Amino acid sequence: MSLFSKFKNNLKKTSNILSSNILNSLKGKKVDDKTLEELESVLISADVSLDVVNKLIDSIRAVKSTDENITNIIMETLATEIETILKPKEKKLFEQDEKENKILIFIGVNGSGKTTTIGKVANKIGNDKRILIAACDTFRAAAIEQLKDWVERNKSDFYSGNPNQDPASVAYQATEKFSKENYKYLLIDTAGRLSNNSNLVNQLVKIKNVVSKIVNTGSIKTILVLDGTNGSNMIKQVEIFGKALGVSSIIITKLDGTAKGGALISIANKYEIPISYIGLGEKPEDLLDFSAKNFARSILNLEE
Ligand SMILES: Nc1nc2c(ncn2[C@@H]2O[C@H](COP(=O)(O)OP(=O)(O)OP(=O)(O)O)[C@@H](O)[C@H]2O)c(=O)[nH]1
Ligand SMILES: [Mg+2]
Repeated sequence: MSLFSKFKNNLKKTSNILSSNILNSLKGKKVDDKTLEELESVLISADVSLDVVNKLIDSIRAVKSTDENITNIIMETLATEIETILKPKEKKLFEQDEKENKILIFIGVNGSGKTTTIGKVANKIGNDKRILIAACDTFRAAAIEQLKDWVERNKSDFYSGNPNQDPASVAYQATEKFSKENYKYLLIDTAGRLSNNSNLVNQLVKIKNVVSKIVNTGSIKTILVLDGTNGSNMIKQVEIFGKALGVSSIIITKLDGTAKGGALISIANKYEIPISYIGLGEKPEDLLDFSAKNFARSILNLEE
């Protein structure tokens, strides 16, 4: 299956509501204020934020055609406009031939897909590179086991502390091992929820701080994993994690399971943070390099 088909097939929940409703609102009509209003509400229903909706509607308003092909022209205009918003944020997490060793700290609210995504990212890097995966979600034994399953599947190396050990101290030890044994990548899994009253964000800051004591900050990346089914609620998470830790790259998961995929456009429009991957399923190969063009054309159900 081509990369584009994979985008298209797995973004059907969003494209079903977007494209069919857009086509319906255009059907046999002129593009007048009423049609534009209908289009507005279709875009909002896919969790596209108002500022982006206004941009998109303005681009359609500018289409001055009485052509029979007006529907196509409008769909293409929308696709181009969406791609223009997304394109500057399309940025890989790393290049395959990268020289520098890297530490990636995966953060995000509980259930957003951090552990699964680490497994998928390690799978992408490939087991010809030396990867160390650290289990810093120490509050739940199940979290460590889940990560270990991925490690075994990918043949990466694994570092876990003792149950209930302070996550930052596990991160510290894992970083020492990474440094001493000259691993190429260290992927750090963190908790999304804590069982006591301590503050999640504070704990993540602590993890980042101890890691920075061992390696230079330029080699540390903080990866925010967002659950795509949260739609526009993702924005609040970008806000909170961004302010406390700085976010180097965003990964949006579970876009296969939601009609709220339009929220990705809102995030790209609002923040200067790159989007590296999107998750379109639970299997190792279901993590795809984010592509502005593939995403824009898929959610409108257009051809490549
Ligand atoms: N359909 C679909 N499911 C996904 C995707 N990514 C993750 N999941 C599922 O989402 C669920 C939660 O994923 P986890 O990786 O455990 O999430 P987490 O962020 O580590 O969760 P906590 O450790 O509890 O904070 C699992 O059942 C995953 O299989 C995706 O892209 N698509
Ligand atoms: Mg987890």
